Amino acid sequence: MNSRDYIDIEERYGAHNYHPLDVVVEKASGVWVWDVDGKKYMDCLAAYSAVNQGHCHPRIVAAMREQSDKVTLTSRAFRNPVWPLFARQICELLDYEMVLPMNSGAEAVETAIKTARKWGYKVKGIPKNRAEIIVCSGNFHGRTISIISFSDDPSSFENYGPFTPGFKMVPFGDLEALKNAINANTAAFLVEPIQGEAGVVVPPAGYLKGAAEICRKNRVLLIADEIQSGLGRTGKMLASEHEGVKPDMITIGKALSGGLYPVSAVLSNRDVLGVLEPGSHGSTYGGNPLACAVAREALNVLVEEKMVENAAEMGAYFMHQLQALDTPHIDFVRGKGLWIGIVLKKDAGGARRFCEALKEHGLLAKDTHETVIRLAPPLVITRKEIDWAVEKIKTAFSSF
Ligand code: IF1
Repeated sequence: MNSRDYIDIEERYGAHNYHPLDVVVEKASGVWVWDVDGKKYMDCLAAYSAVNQGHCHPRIVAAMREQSDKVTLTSRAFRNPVWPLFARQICELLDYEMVLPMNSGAEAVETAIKTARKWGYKVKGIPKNRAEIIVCSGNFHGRTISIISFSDDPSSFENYGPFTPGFKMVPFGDLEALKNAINANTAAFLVEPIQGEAGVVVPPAGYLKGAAEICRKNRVLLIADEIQSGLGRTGKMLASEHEGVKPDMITIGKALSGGLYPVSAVLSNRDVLGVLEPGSHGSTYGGNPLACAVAREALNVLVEEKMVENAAEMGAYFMHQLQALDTPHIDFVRGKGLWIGIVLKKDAGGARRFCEALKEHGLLAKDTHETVIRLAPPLVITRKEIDWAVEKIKTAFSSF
């Protein structure tokens, strides 16, 4: 069968909750993928930063294979020898006292919300069911009913009401608005250090630091959603580090497994995560030995192969090369590390058609919000591969 055959079957039987590019990826390694017709592409999306370590990283694959032959799932009704080692490793790596393991990013965000509310009641003394959490305009934190309840993107929340109460929205980047939104019932402020889905939107310098100060002064938990921005994507282990901020709580996911398995987690200190007692939260697969073995090795390769440092160096190079492009279609280029948004001019005709053209030239990227082409290759990308990508972008853009 060829690509068309697979696409026809998918269109017939699969729910149409996505509009993917017509590329049927059969094999992947590093920054490269091959479709069922044998055509080779550079993956500049990395599954929305879940494949930071490069596709099918051999060490992570080996760790998964090895654990698969031992035990994969016991549920948390029993214990296993891998979860404690993962817990210690990730707490030491990210400098937190406790971690709660989940599977998807949305589950980690839901866990963070539940924990913040419970901390609000048990520790801060907010009256029952009155806890408020502040979020930002342009946010993307997942697709569960509670999370889309505080989205301002109609494509995320339209026709899914009624919505979960207890959330207030402030403009992303606006410290005054944050200060004015806080009251005695505010339990937390949930924010992406850099907004991904909004189109790699970097807030004004000092914003996260200012937010951390406002939260500290008002005894509000600062929760950084690092599910996409974390684990090296921006050239630091966590994007919060660019501002020297240590959030009270963080959510991570995606690259936590290097793209081999759904693994997410919430990290905080004992005075926050300690509010959860046995039976008050959980998940069948959360913290399973297979997930933990994969995550342990995914973190090992991230550190040992200096992928965070490479993201900083290659990101700066990629950004510089893109900003030097001589094309009438680009309004400006923004981002941090290997997380770049090419913002097209309004009259460029929309980012989707540029992504279609890039695909024809062997480069896979994703558009967002009409005018932005998101570039987020695996963090293992080399200078030579970036030069190749820039050439393709130049050629594809000149075809318009
Ligand atoms: C889709 C977007 C990106 C996330 C942040 C939590 C989650 C995500 C900052 C939830 C997930 C994914 C979801 C995926 C596409 C992708 C995405 F376009 F949807 F918005 F990356 F920008 N916090 N983002 O970025 O994690 O439950 O998916 O594991 O839903 O289409 P998840």
